[in-house]
Amino acid sequence: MLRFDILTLFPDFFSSPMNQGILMRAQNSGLIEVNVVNIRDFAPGKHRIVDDMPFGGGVGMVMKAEPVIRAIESRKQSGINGRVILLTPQGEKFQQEMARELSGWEQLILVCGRYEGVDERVRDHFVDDEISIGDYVLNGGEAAALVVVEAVSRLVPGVLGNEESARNDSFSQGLLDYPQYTRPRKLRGIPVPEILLSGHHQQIELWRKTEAIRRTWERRPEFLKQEELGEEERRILEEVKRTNR
Ligand code: 6GU
Repeated sequence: MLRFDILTLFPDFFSSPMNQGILMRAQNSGLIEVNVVNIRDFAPGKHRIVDDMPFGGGVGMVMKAEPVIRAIESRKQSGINGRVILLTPQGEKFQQEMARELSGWEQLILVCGRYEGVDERVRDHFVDDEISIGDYVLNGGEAAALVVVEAVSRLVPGVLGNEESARNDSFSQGLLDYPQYTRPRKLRGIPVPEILLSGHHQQIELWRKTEAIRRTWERRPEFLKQEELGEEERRILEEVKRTNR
């Protein structure tokens, strides 16, 4: 069981996504648990203020430390192996390998940053890791937290069926997917590659491997490290390069 605690100023952001498809099924099966916590509930006073002006001046507001710290502390439990993760553009870039590592913990407390940032003392003393999901600007960490929950949950044993997890392996092997087709055989005059209709399973497998390598070479050549390719894959890659359109 992997438990996620999402700390946010916008708890409603998560209600629909957490109740669809594989994420909903994983929760209903008790394989993961997702709690959404409103940081504002931990802010004092009638006005429950969660932001303030930056010391030193400048534009924008900063998330106050105390409500975030109290929210974190309210979710920590002794004897549970967990991480506190801040979602921020300054974090380490989230990739499949990090998803795999995170899937091994018992609890992930995901803190969604907003405004111009969170008081640095939170990061320095109450956060274990900082994650960014890529080089673009979001309004806050919420969409990023969703990405992390989805990518990590898929790797919790039992969350995917056998068929789904076998397919998942193909990206983990470092290649892009081969092209897929379904009925009709002819769509507005556009045919399906003949080989896929032939019933020659060995040739189909070779075609798929070739197309996966072709796409990877065309779109993400940095994935094709010589030393990580098998003998057959190297041979196919040379053929793909040679017959380069
Ligand atoms: Cl985690 N937060 C924000 N605000 N923007 C981002 C991000 C996170 N990751 C990529 N862009």
